[in-house]
Amino acid sequence: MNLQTIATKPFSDQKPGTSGLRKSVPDFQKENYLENFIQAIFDSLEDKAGKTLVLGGDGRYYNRTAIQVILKMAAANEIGKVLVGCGGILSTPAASCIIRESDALGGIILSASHNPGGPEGDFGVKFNTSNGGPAPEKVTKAIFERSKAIDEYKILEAADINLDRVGSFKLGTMAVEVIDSVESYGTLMRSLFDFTAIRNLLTSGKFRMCMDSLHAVTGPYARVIFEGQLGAPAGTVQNGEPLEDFGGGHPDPNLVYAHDLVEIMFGDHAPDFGAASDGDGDRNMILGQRFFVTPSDSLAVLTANAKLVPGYKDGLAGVARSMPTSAAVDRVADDLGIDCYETPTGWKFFGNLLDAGKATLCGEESFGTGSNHVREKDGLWAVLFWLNILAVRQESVEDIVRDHWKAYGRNFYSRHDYEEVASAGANQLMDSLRAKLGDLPGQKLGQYEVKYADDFSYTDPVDGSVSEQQGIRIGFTDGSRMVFRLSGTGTKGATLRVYLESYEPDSSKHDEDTQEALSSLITLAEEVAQIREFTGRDEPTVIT
Ligand code: VG1
Ligand code: CO
Repeated sequence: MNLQTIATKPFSDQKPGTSGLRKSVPDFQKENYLENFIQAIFDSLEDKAGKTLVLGGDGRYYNRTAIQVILKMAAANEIGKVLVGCGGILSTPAASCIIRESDALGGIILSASHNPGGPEGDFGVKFNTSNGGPAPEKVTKAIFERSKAIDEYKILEAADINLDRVGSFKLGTMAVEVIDSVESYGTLMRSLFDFTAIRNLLTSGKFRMCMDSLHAVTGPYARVIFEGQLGAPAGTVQNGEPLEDFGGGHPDPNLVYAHDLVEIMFGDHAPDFGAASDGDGDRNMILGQRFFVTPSDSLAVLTANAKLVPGYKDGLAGVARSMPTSAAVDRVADDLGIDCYETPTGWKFFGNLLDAGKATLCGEESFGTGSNHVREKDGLWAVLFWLNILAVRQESVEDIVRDHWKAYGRNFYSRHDYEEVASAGANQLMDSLRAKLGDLPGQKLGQYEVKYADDFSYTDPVDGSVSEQQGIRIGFTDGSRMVFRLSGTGTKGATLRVYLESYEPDSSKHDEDTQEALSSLITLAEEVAQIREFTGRDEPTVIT
């Protein structure tokens, strides 16, 4: 075995976005592209010699190739041990769990999450730190700076490791442990939820569920947990085989992309409960029989019912939500007398709050929910949390959510995405909106009066770090609001996200269709931001 130092030239575009570095597979296949970024990660780590690293991915195309490269680079960079998921598979939350359990210095997770995969699809690299969470901005900035100056990388010349069975190997002096992808994560889930109650529910003959893994990473986890440990009938998990191109689909658990599941849950003889998760297993969609639970409502319902679940029965320290997420959970926190934090988009901003014990549950409107059990959002955890509540309350999903609205009022909420628009136009839209902000407060816009208008800036309450320009928000005196931001996970052009929310305390109006309830706000958002003018689009590509 031969340690090699290879000369390279920096790429200028390796700036991590909302969640790691995401590019198309052909971009990652450029000579030294992956190697440069991995070396930039290793170069920004202090004190890595002899330490443990966790490695795995969502099984998408290029996962296995990248894992072999990273293993050999880790060995050349003096890492002591790498724990790698069998078959190269680790969901994002499972990786977070293993990093924490094994006292690792961090982990590399190979995923572009909800972006499509395959030879022409997307690939991604995320780096998580020793707390198990996504690297905070100061770390991603250091990695980016290093990537712009890098001139060599180190790699061990060695044969590939067999990833297809659990076992121990050596690469030079570095140990490689190929580990079961599911075991640690499954044990953690059993420690949080009442598996006996859930098993009784799933085997009662009176309750049916359908879990759609969208041919992404949660298939093996869901089969072991739901069909194995919890006794749900075989076939409960559909699209459970991770495929390199996700079967040609878009592994994003929403009403548009999880269409197989939506057809089942809104069809005749629909099961009682439906769920889906994304490419890397950190997102979830929850459905009842012919009923969609918005992620913002889901977070609020979990918070309100947390005392029914063993892992959370002693109460919550606080909750946190990303700024564009609806304020439904704020009302529950208020009622419980606990703090509610508002952070920028992206799970990395929850890490400090969780580490400091300020928040127990966290959530994002983008189908992400999680808790202090790991430092990532966690799709199957959310599904189990719902199942635990259903097992205790013995009511339907719809009844539980309607009851919740009755108690707290309903936050009508929707996100409109304009995907793959030209970047120049999208940036102009944001700049022009920003220029208007100072004049907006106090103005009447149609039936609404502007209460505040700003570009969200966040000061981390734990370390005082400041993150600016995290989304433009315009709030109105009646409590409704609209938020505009550009996605930080796309790889083609720009994606404009428009978030719309209004609050309705009157339960006689809770049946209204969401898009209807928000219609005047939607029209106003289009006008204020001049969406047609700047993007050339008449309507959004995805509405969630
Ligand atoms: C999106 C979501 C954000 C989420 C991020 C990563 O980011 O809006 O809430 O944390 O994806 O999720 P953006 O910048 O495109 O809006 V995942 O499941 O891709 O790790
Ligand atoms: Co994801």
